[in-house]
Amino acid sequence: MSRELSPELREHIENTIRFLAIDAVEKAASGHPGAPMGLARPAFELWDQHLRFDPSDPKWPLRDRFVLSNGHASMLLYALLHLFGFALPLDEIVRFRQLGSKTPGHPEYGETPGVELTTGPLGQGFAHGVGMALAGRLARARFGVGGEGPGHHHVYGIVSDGDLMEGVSSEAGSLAGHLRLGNLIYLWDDNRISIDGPTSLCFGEDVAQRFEAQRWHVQAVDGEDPFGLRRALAAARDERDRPSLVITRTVIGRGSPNRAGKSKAHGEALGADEVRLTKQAAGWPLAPEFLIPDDVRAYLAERIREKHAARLEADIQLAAWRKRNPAQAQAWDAARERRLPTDLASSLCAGLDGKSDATRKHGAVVLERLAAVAPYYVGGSADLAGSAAPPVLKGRGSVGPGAAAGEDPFAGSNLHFGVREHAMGAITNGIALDATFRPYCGTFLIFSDYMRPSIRLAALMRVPSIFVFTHDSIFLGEDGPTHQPIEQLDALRAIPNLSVWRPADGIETAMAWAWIARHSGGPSLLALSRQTVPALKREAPFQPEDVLRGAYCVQDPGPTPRVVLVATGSEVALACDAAGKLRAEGTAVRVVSMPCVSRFLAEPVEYQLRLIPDDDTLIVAVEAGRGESLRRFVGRRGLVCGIDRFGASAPVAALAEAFGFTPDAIAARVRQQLAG
Ligand SMILES: Cc1ncc(C[n+]2csc(CCOP(=O)(O)OP(=O)(O)O)c2C)c(N)n1
Repeated sequence: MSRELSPELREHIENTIRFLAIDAVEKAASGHPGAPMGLARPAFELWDQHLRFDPSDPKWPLRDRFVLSNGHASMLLYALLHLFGFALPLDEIVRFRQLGSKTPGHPEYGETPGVELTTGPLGQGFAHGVGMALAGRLARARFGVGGEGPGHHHVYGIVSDGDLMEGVSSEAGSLAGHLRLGNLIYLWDDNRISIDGPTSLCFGEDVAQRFEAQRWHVQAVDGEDPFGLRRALAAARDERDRPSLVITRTVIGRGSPNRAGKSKAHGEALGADEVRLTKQAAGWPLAPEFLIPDDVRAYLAERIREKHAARLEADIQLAAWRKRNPAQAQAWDAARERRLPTDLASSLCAGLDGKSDATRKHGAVVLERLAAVAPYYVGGSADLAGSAAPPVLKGRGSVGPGAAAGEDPFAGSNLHFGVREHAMGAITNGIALDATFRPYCGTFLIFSDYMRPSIRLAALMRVPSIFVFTHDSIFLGEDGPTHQPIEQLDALRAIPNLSVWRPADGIETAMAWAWIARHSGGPSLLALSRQTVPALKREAPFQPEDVLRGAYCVQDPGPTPRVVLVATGSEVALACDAAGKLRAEGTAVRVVSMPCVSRFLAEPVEYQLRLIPDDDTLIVAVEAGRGESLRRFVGRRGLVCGIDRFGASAPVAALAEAFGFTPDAIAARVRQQLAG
């Protein structure tokens, strides 16, 4: 550890952080100076003395993670990243919040070296960090047994009042305490101010008692007391079986004569006069802006060297671990490289051709097979494993108190999220961000609404979370309109970077999983049926690989059909039956199955037009949902057979009749359109 800082140098460094934030917000005329000013001392203490990282390699797998859940305080993070030598030049700080800069308004994963996850929607950083900590414990149980190897890092975070007000932090906090994630340490920025004024307006709970009740280890410190904070963080690390909350009392806008402690400090530039007064009060030069004094640079240069040296030391230990534990090291590498057998697709498809079943049940079979060859798959459901949404993997233990007696509670692969969809999505993303495991999670498709913020963040970050949703249409039946998705498929398909798969039978389900297993450029989603669907009878020259193109011909009368029926999921078999009726009357009908709209749209336009011509062929889309995302294919004269109202509680056959999803009803609508 480096020499002890003099109080003067410490203050100098903290003021550098404060004035970098102040100057950047002032120049951009946009941003949040208050939290960086109040947090400069605790954040610097954390980064300087506690956080393990190597600025020359922000992805070093053994690093501690740092989550700034109150992402609006992004200038705090950017200042720290710059000062600690990450590849974030001062120019980028000067260009804070400008188009194309590495310092966007809120921390964005993949845009800025050292930013561990995208934060901004309050509460999400808190919940994602729980996933990162869980991934760390899962890694330790598999690879880091005996105190060496991977999985021994900590996940640190700063969370704000807003984070703790958001419900997702309660869900995630509950699970973190229940799972005993002792590797998770959050500082709560207890500044008692939010945008509309003092938090006493709306936030009166006893936060310490809340977290104690959730089985956290809770301490309180004065944010201006670095040694108190140092002791608290050391005690938090010593606490192995409980996550830690360090209640850190701070003053928003600290150092500003007229803004400190006021909500005005939260999200407005201080203004030229107040910047001058603040600099004068701190004895800081008025010019130049974005000043980093020499003594600050010198101290940090030494710390950067020390942190890099500590990393090299850790690498030596890791190499020794590799030698001593070749099988574990090999499994760790296989997981991180997401190794898969070359015959994955055919092994996932085996025996499913010609087999009629619900696609959720096909999905369960396929996931078992996938996890058998790729043991780094971990996941679970929000209390719906019994509905295969997704299932509990056989022969793999449960994570947490459900683990078998004598087993490490993190050795299993089955996660039990409880009825906590919001946190489930975020925790799944956190596991994906850790980059050791490939996580999946699921529930009924309707409850994707509860997970939309996390799904959107996964898409924004392009992390490979897998969302498995079942009961994907009104054909779940008697549970009725509260459980029947209508607009969800369209809404999910509208999220950029998210691949939404709605397979029609066992082969499509297996091929969708095969594609997802090899896709690391963003999240994937499966929408699976509750009800049994018939195995499709596909015409030659069909190959299972055709499914990977997002759409393909199931039945084709030749190059010039009169009608093309485009259907997804459980409606493909229905379209085939309707086509049979029309063909019997002499109408040439092609049936196209479209399990993944975005995949199909990524195909060359020639392929798209070969399936769905852009001439006077009648195109009819069939989907037991709103169906708006298929309208682009049908043109002005085409037809979407979808649903434009909420569902109803009834047996499946009665719903099909009432909502027009019978072969006769579809054929009749096609006839009418042709006549029309
Ligand atoms: C989910 C969500 N809702 C609302 C906002 C807008 N917002 C940004 S900061 C904030 C509250 C600020 O209070 P606090 O968390 O205490 O931050 P501080 O004032 O300490 O900077 C709000 C409502 C947001 N970022 N995310």
